[in-house]
Amino acid sequence: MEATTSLLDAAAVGDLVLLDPLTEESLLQTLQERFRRSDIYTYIGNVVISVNPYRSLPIYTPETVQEYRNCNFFAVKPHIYAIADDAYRSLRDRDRDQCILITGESGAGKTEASKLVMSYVAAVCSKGEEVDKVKEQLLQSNPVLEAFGNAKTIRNDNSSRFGKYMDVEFDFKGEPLGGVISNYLLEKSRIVRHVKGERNFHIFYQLLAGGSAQLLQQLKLRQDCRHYGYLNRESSGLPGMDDAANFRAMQDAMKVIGFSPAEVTALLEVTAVVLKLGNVQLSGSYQASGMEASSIAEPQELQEICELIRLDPTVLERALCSRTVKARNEMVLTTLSVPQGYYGRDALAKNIYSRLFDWLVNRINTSIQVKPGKQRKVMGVLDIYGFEIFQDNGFEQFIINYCNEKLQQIFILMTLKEEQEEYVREGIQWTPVEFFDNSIICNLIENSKCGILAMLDEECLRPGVVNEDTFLTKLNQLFATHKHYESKETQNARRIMDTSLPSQCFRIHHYAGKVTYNVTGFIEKNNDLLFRDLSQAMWASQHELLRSLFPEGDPQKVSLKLPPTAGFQFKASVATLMKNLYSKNPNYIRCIKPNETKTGMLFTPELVLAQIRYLGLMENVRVRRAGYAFRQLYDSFLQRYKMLSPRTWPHWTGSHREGTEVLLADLAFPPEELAFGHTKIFIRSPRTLFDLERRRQERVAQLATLIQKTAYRRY
Ligand code: AOV
Ligand code: MG
Repeated sequence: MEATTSLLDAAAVGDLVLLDPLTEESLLQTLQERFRRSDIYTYIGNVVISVNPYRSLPIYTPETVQEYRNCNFFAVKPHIYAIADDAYRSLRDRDRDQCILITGESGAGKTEASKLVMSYVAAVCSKGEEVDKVKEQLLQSNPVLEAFGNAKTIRNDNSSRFGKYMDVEFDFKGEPLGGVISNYLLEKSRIVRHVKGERNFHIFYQLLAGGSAQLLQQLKLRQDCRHYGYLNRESSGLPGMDDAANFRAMQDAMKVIGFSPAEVTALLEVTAVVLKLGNVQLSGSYQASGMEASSIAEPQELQEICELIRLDPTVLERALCSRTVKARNEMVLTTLSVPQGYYGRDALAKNIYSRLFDWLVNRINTSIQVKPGKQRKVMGVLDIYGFEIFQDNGFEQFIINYCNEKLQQIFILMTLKEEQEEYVREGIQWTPVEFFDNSIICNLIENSKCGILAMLDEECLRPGVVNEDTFLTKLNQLFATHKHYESKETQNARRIMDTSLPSQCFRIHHYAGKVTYNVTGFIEKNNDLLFRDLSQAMWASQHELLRSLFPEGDPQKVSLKLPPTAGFQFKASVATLMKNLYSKNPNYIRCIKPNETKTGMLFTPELVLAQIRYLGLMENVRVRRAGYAFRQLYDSFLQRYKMLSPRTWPHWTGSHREGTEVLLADLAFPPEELAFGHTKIFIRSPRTLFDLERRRQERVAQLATLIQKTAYRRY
């Protein structure tokens, strides 16, 4: 009974650092009990854990915003607004660039969390016509990017299918100036295929459901989703999602951002073309030479596409059904078989869409970018696709999970390792805490000489017929004894009986669980090649936007060099991102998914426990506890609290460290609460800090009254 009471008390505290006793079970029960009370946020020091309620809670009102505005982090209930406020104030008052890192598996609440952070910051920074315009533009980028970059998956009805990092830039007063969005590899395979029960990107359904009859006619579209091959002819609606209303919201958002009506039309025309390409049917026949040749089965759709993009239909038809190849220094036109034709058609649709998405991000950036030369402070918000394990996992899941592995690495490096290293640097006694370092997995994937991505690139560059078998064989040889790699072959060698691992797969033991990847399609997706005839056809179109997406289609610019592979590009952009994040002060939001069924307020303990384990929350608490909850450079600490002792107020002439010692001696805190490092003061528990803040506020009020009285007397 006693244990339960203390647990309930712990539930009321809200910072797991104060949990006693600290066990996996007590941690889980605390989260569960807090969740039951609708307290979905809990701290570990300054890390926020957020458990997805799958229900709208009345905790994001303007009143709540006011409550958290300039709050003392430790004095109010845990909330995502508190971390947003802390980060914003650090940026404004202490001049430190911030980043907000939001992690968690698919459906855990990352995107919602990123929007809450953005809207909080927008609400608390100052108002004014110019500032309001910037804020609105930044916020309205969301509905546009979500329409084109999110889709329903089995795990999440509004799943981000691209990674997004947004730098919001402020001036020295903390007013927003604008921002820059970077996007990471869109899951473009979804354009042509999706699993049953999932959907293509939201925009298609939005456009068909919300576009006026006139617009649809202009785009030569039919309203019925079932007409379109790429939409899998399924019934399209989603409970709780109003596609038509979202389409209107998206159109309004584009207006706010500054898209001209002509740009919107061009964007929707290209979107319609992608959808219609999926309905272009091919049929085959045999030529006199015995070669199979494909032709357009029914010209209507092709005709309409070409009207939309102002292109001669014979040009597109030729590009879809044949291909120019170099034979003995001569360019010859060869026919394509029907499967080759469909392959080219789908590659074209995927390429148009993903390039259109890049264009969209760039276009938004043009509106929100800050003029060069202005001094600025930056807050970066990272919202990527979460860790995914499906029945069938391909190249996309491999890339997504690699990205999550890197984020876990940065979390380990920045919170656990850095924390420990700081104690060593500052000369403070403490016992190191063991934690799992996932560098070994990151290395397995990204090592530039022999990582999986490097091996894949090598395979893609090999002349002749390439297939995934040789790729897999190579991996099996290289990683025969690697602790985090498994395949049928390595299992056989180790005499492991496992029927769950098919022969064309390899399995990686990720920090967040084991994932089996099917290598089929890895080479094609990594190569991401588009027949040159198709890019040349696109470039020949008189549709300005579409044409601009295919600069390599310009016959003057034919290059024999292969473009960098998808994996190579992704690895490079992740490396840039990591460097950027390392340069900023990190703030963490770790999202937890409480159940598999998207059910409101349902908490499945086993599922949460697995996340507690792989997120490393226990180690996180242990490090925090072994250490000190708060630390600050002596000079800023003294500056803030010196009014609390007559010996340091109003002026202290000695060193900052001595001043801090004198000040804290006068306040008589227990000695075990404090540690004096070489450059910083460390305070063990949040309570002590809270006490300090409270005393400071009282003193400030006292001083203010005093000043007022003096002024009055003078008057
Ligand atoms: P994700 O971003 O982490 O998944 P989302 O942020 O899209 O997950 O959240 C999934 C769904 O959970 C949302 O559509 C909401 O219905 C619900 N939800 C999340 N956070 C809250 C909250 N604070 N309050 C109420 N409902 C919430 V993925 O993008 O799939 O990795 O790629
Ligand atoms: Mg998301």
